[in-house]
Amino acid sequence: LALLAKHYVTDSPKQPSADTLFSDPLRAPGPFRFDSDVVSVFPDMIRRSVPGYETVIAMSGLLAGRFAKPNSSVYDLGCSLGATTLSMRRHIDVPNCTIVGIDNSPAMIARCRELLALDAGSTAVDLRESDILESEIANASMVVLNYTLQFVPLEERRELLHRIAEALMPGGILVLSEKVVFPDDSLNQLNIDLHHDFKRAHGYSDLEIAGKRDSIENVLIPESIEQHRLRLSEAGFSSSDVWFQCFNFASIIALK
Ligand code: GEK
Repeated sequence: LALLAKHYVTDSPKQPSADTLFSDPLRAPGPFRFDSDVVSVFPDMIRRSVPGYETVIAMSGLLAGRFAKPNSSVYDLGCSLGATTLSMRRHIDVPNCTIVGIDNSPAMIARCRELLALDAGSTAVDLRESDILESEIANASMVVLNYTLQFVPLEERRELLHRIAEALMPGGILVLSEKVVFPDDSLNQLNIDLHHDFKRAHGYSDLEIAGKRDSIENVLIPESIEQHRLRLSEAGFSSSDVWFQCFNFASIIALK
């Protein structure tokens, strides 16, 4: 499984570039943006920054193998470089199923297209450079939001989840993976500290950790697992629960 996961997150066939975006003490970090600088280090950045990322990507593939239905679409919202799309493509084995990958970063979509061209999978992939808040979502057997909802403005999240629930066929599934906060202050601080330990263990310096934290503040807005589950229920999902968690990163599945 580790080898399989590595395959999805490595910017093959070139060596992935190491993320040193926040290593310069003289460069004040601006607000985080998914631009070409981020794209060039993205596989390395996300693997070293998001505990459990490889597992969530690999398991999204297994879930797609089970939930993707013939004559339907499977959505990867905020697809970045297509790690989830490729993982799902490897496992989907039904006729006339299309994976729709959507991202509003032109640099991400351009690189994603190049990486997809290297993949020999037979399931159709439709890549769209578009805002997920303005994209049509329809006839879906599965929708994945792997670490994307956290970047959507708080006031837009309810409507988006409502549209996703509407677009899913009965028995369809949403995978929602997010950075989360905890209602209990001590546990919240412990999980933040453990996340920083994780990043340190992956070679980030205290300067880099602080720089990324400042840059991403007000761009990535985490909520609690309770807030997510309540909103999913209000949006029309009949059941939801956490299937994976590592420190302050959790993944929820919700069934229509
Ligand atoms: C992965 N799922 O590798 N519309 C479209 N795309 C958006 C929007 C929006 N409104 N907001 C943010 N994005 C991927 C990882 S990364 C997570 C997802 C991270 C896109 C944004 O451009 C970026 O590519 C992605 O969501 C978030 O499994 O970097 O922590």
